[in-house]
Amino acid sequence: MTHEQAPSRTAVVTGASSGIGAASARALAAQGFQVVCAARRTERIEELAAEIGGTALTCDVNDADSVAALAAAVPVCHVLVNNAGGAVGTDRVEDADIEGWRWMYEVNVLGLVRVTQALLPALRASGDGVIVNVGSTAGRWAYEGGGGYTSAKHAVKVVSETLRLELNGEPIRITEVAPGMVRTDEFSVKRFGGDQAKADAVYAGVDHPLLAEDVADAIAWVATRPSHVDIDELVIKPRAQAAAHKVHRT
Ligand code: 8X3
Repeated sequence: MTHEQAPSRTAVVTGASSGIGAASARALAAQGFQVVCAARRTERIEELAAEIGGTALTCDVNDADSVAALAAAVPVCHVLVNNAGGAVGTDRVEDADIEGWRWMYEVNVLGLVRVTQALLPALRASGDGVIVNVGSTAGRWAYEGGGGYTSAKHAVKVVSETLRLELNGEPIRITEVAPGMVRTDEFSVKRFGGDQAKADAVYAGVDHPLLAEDVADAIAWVATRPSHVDIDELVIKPRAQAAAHKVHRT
């Protein structure tokens, strides 16, 4: 008796060069997806693609031509993980560095919208598309010095809700996965302008911050539910974190 091979399904992950993006690419490949690893740093995604049997596609989510090239390379897309994003600075609103805020809005929100627009035809063509937007608990609560990032991540939540309303009746599901404290190599270091000591202090004494793999596991779970099951949002935090200001430290 021969077994028919299930046709391979395609997943696109933005920001796949590190952290949650790279871990999600690995987790989706482990679930049998053909993964397109998209990010600006070509060398990193080429290495990752080789490791997981996927494809590397250099892409800057803030560059229209670059995103158009991504869409052209992926005519059918079953899963889109809008993961590219990040935080810079911890300035108060009063002293807000407008350029830093602009960067955060562009990468976390406008980049996500640009990629989504470009890949919607491919998601429709799949007949069963899933968009996973990587939001944050910063899209649920405010904290001092976080205004630029929390505003952008609140926007990710609302864009996700809006898309779900607008695409109702189409075979496309939208999930916002919103992690709390995740220890990755780059997130906090970038936020603090390369200051490793300040970045380390964020996680000091916290028993097991989440790892990128924990969030990737949730993303792969979302992406593999049966077609009729829509997971609207999934907030995921380490046990030690109850709220922005309520983090158990030893
Ligand atoms: C990161 C979570 O707490 O640094 O998305 O805003 S936090």
